[in-house]
Amino acid sequence: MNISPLQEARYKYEPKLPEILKNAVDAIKVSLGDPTQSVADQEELKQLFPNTYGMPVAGFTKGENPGAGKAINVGVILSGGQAPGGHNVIAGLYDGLKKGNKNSKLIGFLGGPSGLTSDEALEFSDEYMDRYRNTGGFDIIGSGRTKLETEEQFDTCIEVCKKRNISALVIIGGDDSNTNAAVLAEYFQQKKASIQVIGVPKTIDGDLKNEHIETSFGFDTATKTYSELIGNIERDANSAKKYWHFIKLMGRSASHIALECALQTRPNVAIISEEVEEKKQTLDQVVGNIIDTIVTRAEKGENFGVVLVPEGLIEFIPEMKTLIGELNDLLAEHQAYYATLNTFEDQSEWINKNLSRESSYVFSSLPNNIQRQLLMDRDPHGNVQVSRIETEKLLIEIIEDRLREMKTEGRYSGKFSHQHHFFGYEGRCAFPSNFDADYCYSLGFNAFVLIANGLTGYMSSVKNLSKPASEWIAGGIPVTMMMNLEQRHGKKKPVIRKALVELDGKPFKAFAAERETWAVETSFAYPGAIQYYGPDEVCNQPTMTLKIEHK
Ligand code: FBP
Repeated sequence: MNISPLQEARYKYEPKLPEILKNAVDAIKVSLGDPTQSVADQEELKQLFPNTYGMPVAGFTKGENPGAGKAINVGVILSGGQAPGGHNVIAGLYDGLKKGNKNSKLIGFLGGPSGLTSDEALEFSDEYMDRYRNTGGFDIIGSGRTKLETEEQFDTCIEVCKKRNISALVIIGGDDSNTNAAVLAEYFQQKKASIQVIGVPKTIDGDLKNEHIETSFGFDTATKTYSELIGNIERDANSAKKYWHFIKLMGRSASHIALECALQTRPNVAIISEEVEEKKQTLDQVVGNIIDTIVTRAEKGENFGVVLVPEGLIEFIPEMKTLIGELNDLLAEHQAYYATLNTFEDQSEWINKNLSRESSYVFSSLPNNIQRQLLMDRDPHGNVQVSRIETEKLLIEIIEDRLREMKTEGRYSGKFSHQHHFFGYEGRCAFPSNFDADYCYSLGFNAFVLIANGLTGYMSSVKNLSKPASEWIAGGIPVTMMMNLEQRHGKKKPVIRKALVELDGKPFKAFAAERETWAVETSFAYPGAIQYYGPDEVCNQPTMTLKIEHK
């Protein structure tokens, strides 16, 4: 492996832990609170999770826990998209486990949840673990998007765990993977399988959060990486004064990433999908708002600027949402016939015939390349892959047409030259920021302490994150507490409620209070690259979202 000087230096970084987790592991005792309730649909969830519903929130105090010294085997899985810090979750878990008993073993299942059902795994050694400390990526064991959801899969999990003498599984994933972790925990209890399950909140999207999970890991590093790039582009735009830059930002559904990057970089326009949905803005209105800014700035001679576009936007625009829903259903229901249509012309003709009148009109009015992208392969859940739809280009095309019209009518006299960008994969495997390195290591170590205290069906939780790590509060949250019932594939399913941007939340309000100024006055801020060494104010700060939320 070729090792860069930064990687070499990061190997030596010692992640910080919350005070309580610095004790000997057999001197950390669980303290349980009152029984809990799910966020909604309490009665139904109680029926679905008879063994794990209502468990109390877990905290830790100093006290004897001799069980922590027992030699055990623990399995770990990385699930879903990469997020910086995953390697440190595993490092924290490994160190905790070995601190408990050096004969304990950590087994990493390869390539995501499918590695567990196909029993493909490696056993961690000190040497192997050390090669991945404080590095980005999920390449330590790989990840995947297979869902663990059928009884057959659950039974295979039991078999594999029994064969490997595994008494606990740690599932590192987003809302869906943690939902499945809870279902698995319940199933293991029902079958008296003696296998504990602990979840760890991961996703750069930042949408796995609530009162007890202040942020998912990876959000910090990813948004800092994108903000560096956005800041650099802003400075370029302000230097050359000739381009409008349209930057699409990852985040499948929620706009937390776009909002955090806007707070860090103060662009001229940042679209927040949740606001578009709430105000029922049509594509026309979304475009109209951007044009207003372009025209106002052109009147001041400023034919340049930066627009942030959240990846999920397209699904929040009402007419597009309806269209995508109809397309998803059509492609799922008529999969076999659709596969016989070989040309795009045949496909779009068939689609147009089968869509509702309104959706057919919307589909036909879209540029050809966007139509093609909307018809691309679905993800394993039958959904359109929004990261592959070039929404930023769609906006540019429509804006360009409109401005041309406005020019001929004498309503616009500026110059619209544009560039487009998509920042997503660039941020998912960056070296974790100090925040993510510390947070992830703590989450992993904490997962072990939850296991050592005999808990199952819990998510590893580290709170008080806007404060220095020494003041962080470690504990565990019953996953059922975060659940409600939602309609999935025509059926009500128990799921962890996804956290979208709240329009009455403090971060959105902070943005909304300033955006009109940013639209007209060039107010760019340049965060620069993530700093790993140096004064606290440049290398140990959490996201603005966290700071504002917990001020
Ligand atoms: P997770 O929810 O699994 O963490 O993944 C998030 C994400 O990075 C989204 O922001 C993006 O839409 C998607 O993954 C891209 O998926 P893929 O890696 O399969 O292209």
